[in-house]
Amino acid sequence: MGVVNVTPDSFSDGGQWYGADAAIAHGLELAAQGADIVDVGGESTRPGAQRISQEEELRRIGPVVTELVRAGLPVSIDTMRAPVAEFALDAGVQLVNDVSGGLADPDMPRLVAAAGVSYVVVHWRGHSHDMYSRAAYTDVVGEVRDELARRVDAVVHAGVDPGCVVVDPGLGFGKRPEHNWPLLTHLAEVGTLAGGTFPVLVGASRKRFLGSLLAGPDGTPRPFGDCDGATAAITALAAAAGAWSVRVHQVPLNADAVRVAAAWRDAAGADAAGPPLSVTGRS
Ligand code: PMM
Repeated sequence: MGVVNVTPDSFSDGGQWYGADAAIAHGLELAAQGADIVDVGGESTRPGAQRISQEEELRRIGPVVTELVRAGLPVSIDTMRAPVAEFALDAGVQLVNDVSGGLADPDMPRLVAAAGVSYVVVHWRGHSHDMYSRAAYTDVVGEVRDELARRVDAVVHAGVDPGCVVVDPGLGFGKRPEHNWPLLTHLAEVGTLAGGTFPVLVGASRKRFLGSLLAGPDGTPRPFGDCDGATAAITALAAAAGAWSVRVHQVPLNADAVRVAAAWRDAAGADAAGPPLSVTGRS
């Protein structure tokens, strides 16, 4: 899944694809480089971000979603707002990526259910402006699984087909570096909830915990744009562990990493299909 952030302030690529023309060209480029899905978002969720208006979000994503769908790409919409998702669904997107897992807008699950598309339910404890105040866990994997299971139950109760649900541990969303790593090493458990086993999407690309991991000797975090090697390493490990998809800013390195993981799984005789290829089905 290639990321098209149509924002001036996303933490790793804010401003780069802010204009509609640049964003459309970027989406086409990501698909040409091997992205199976292009994820378009208009609202930054970086730590501390304040919300933008719905009108502004629609203004940002509107022409980009419309053009990328018209170009024949599988497009997903990254939004927490049902009216924005509705616009994108009418335009023809195949997946709704809701980082709030349906918590930010109670109309979202019903809307996605009626559209019959895939729904990425992300683990989330609240909006970005104060998300670190909620980053307290005694057993991060257990708590994220329990909270995700409750969200999946809620969206299924609202009519979403369980076969359309994808879960995501929400790396960095109300989580500090020490919370992200155990989630990454327990991806299979994250996807195995009381209500069934679900495909898992991983969004580690260029996140702050990678900059911290790769900090210089004086403790200065590595700049976001120089974390693509670390992102690709996580992609390989996550794909080898059976992740359905990885959401990334830089596609070629990560597409290679997925192919390495597929060969690795084949050689190891893993029974699951491995790399994430289908927009709507489970791998
Ligand atoms: N992270 C961001 C935005 N959308 N969607 C999903 N499903 N999972 C994520 O981890 C995720 C997301 C924030 O990252 P960005 O601002 O660098 O795109």
